[in-house]
Amino acid sequence: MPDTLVLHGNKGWTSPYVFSCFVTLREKGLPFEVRLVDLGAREHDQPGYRDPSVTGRVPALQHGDFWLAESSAIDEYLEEAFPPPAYPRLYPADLKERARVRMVQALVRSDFMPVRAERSTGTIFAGEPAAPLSAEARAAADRLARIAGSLVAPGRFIASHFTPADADLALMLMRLVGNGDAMPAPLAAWARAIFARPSVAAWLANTRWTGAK
Ligand SMILES: N[C@@H](CCC(=O)N[C@@H](CS)C(=O)NCC(=O)O)C(=O)O
Repeated sequence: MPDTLVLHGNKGWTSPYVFSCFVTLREKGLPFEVRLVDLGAREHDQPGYRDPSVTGRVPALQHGDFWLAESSAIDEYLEEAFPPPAYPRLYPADLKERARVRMVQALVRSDFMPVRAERSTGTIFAGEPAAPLSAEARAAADRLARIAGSLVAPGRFIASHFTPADADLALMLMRLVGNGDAMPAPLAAWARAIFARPSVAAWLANTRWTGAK
């Protein structure tokens, strides 16, 4: 009996970090169960979740009796625990391509704070309202567009095949595209194409996503 995989996510299906791991699990073709933690009720502070999950945040992955937190660490663990060729390759074999994938994953987790603050994932996944962007957030969005435009184009991924960084970058762009904020047309089209992947569509089906505006 193989060890089962459980992804602990948040009840509202809004976490960009849980999103990344969910898409990775789907792209790998792995059977897994999602268990929802009610962050509003602070279920993640209960010792039964907080202690084994290490960080007390979502996502956490449970693989048999092994627990792991931090979304990009989970993505990489899944790649190594379920490696190609038996499973689809999600991290490039090439050292430099792989490094750039990790670069983008680190970037979207640590940068573009004004975009993240004014365009929370709740605005695209949970029907939360979005006020017009401040000048600071517009500048961050323009910087995001410049960087993303140097990394991707319609029909192309960050690396030579789909990776978790594509899902992460598409979600960052969709915070804007999904709210009708200005974004260069090729980037909007690229993000829409990533969101049309079955792995992402399976996530969206759990949310109040109504499509990019
Ligand atoms: N660096 C972490 C971030 C995880 C994170 O911040 N999760 C949020 C949900 S989006 C959370 O659990 N928040 C509850 C809290 O911190 O109380 C990752 O990449 O997994």
